[in-house]
Amino acid sequence: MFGWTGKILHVNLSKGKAVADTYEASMARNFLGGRGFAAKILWTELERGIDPFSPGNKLVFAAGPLTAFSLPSSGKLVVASKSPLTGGYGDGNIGTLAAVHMRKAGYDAVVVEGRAKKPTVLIVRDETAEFLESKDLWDLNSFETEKKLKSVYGPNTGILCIGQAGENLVKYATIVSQEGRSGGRPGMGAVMGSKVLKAVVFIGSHDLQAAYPKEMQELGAEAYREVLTKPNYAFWKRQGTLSTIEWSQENSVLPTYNYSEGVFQKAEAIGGFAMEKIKVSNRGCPQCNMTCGNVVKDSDRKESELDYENVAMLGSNIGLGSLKQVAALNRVADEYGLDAISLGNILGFAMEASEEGLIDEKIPWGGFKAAKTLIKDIAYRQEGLGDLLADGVYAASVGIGQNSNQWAMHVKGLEVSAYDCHTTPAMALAYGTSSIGAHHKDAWVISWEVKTGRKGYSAEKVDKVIELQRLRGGVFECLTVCRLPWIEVGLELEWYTKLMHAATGLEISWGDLNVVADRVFNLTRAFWVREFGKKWSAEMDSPPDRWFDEPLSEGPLKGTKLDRTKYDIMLQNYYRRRGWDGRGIPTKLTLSKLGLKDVAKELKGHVKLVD
Ligand code: PTT
Ligand code: SF4
Repeated sequence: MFGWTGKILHVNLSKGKAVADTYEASMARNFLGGRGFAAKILWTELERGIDPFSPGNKLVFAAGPLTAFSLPSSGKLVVASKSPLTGGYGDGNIGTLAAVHMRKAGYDAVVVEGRAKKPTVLIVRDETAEFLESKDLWDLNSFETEKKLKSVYGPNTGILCIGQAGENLVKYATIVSQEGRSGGRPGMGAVMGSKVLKAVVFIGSHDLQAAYPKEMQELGAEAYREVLTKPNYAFWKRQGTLSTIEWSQENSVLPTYNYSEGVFQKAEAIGGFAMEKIKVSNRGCPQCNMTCGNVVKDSDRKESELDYENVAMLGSNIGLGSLKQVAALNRVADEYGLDAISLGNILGFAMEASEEGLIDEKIPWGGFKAAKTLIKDIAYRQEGLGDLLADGVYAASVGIGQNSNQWAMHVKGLEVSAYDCHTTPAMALAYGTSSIGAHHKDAWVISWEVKTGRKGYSAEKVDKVIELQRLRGGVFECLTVCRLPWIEVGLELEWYTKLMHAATGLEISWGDLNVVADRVFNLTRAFWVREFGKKWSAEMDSPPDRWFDEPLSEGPLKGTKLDRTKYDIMLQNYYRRRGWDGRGIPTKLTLSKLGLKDVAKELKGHVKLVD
């Protein structure tokens, strides 16, 4: 095979063993890599009902056929597992040198199972794997851990690690790399912690084999040059994703006070232009000439890398209008290895619970000090509120009761990310039907929806959500490269099929890629349905009640809320277009058309399937 390395490393921490295995070419063609490989491996190798924190759960690091080649933004990998936060399929995408080194060490994926007896670092150096006891690293934060490992293995090695949140099994702990790249929102860091695996170091020295090396080199170089010519490039380098704060404010979708409003009085103070005033440098993922990480000095005088989501969630959503303080909260989230989206969501929930008198603790809106203390309590699972909030917003709302579920902002247990949906039905559908719970990455339809009209619940909207789920959640998550060159500066999609041809030698059209995307999407859905069995229903795909029941009370769209009946009709329409039944379960025919007959056969044992 060209493009793919054709090998997966299987690591068993209980046994201290690692075995490399080849896989069939059909796996590469049918699932491509990244999310596709992860979904296939987790579906095939995990038993239904497995405890996410048990040694039997598997943590997958998976790259794709374009990862690590010299082409725009190809330094990404997917981390995936059964999620401890949601109980369903979970994954995330990290920009990291580990992606490059894992591939250059000869692996498209590494699958980790078991549990080490003592804190361990796994070193994968080309064909060898070592298990090093690392008690000295336990309880260090992610920055300190990476620094120590780099001092031993060199500054250019690929390192994935967890902070204290992962060690303490906080259910939205992430895996961190390169001081501020963090991935695996649904608790992939906690799964790593449950395996007592503090870090993985990748050191690879092999060249990747392309089918047409010269063409690959030329195309990659040309694509890099093309990125530089795009009109939006210069502004992107200045602000990266941060300009979305101003956009969200203008369009009443900026999450504010735990998603009760879509505008924030102090939005300007936390927006892209305010950020430019305190910016000290740009950081980015490997292989990228767009380097969109905005590094600022925070109120603790430490460096913190800001993206839109982090600022909205730790800023407007908790009523905090000082960007330096937002940056300080973001820095500690990175240090502990906590997902900043879920964290901001949960802090907002706690502030509302405090305001309503449902908890004894005083955590005022915008209360920087109280928030910082609470974050530490969460990371260490301090008895009481810290421990309760460490299980996620859904569990916290069950624990607190008293109708707090009305404003627990999640779908399937994953906290909603940074777009308020009182006024945007298509974006609500995107959250409702995403593969991992309420994450925006599968279908960021909101910019299109705001442009084309947000009032309706039309078939066109359903089609747009599906189109984006194929492209973003499907193709980009499988390839595995960053989607931002395409979305943000407009690198044309044709580049990716041309690059795929040069890398793999295969003629793969966008039509073919869309079929892979649908196969992977249906497989992740099958994973959820297998886990939930007869408890599965269309309600699982419903956005939070707040957006239906409490209209916006501020801003130009004051009075707007979602319509539940219309949403449900739109959801049924979505199911029909996906080839799913009224509960949102793929039919036998749909699975069979996608080459997933074996999946249908197994699913039938757990839930009634419609023909
Ligand atoms: C992603 C999610 C996002 S999406 C953001 S900001 W965004 C948050 N970043 C966090 C962070 O930082 N620290 C922290 N402790 N928690 C964080 N949680 C949030 O995680 C990220 C970029 C961004 S910035 C986006 S949109 C794009 N995401 C991509 C994707 O998902 N797939 C893909 N093929 N390309 C992508 N490109 C962009 O990558 P998750 P990163 Mg992150 C400080 O991982 O779990 O997917 O959640 O990956 O390397 O930091 O790059 O406005
Ligand atoms: Fe990473 Fe940003 Fe480059 Fe994407 S555009 S690879 S997120 S630095």
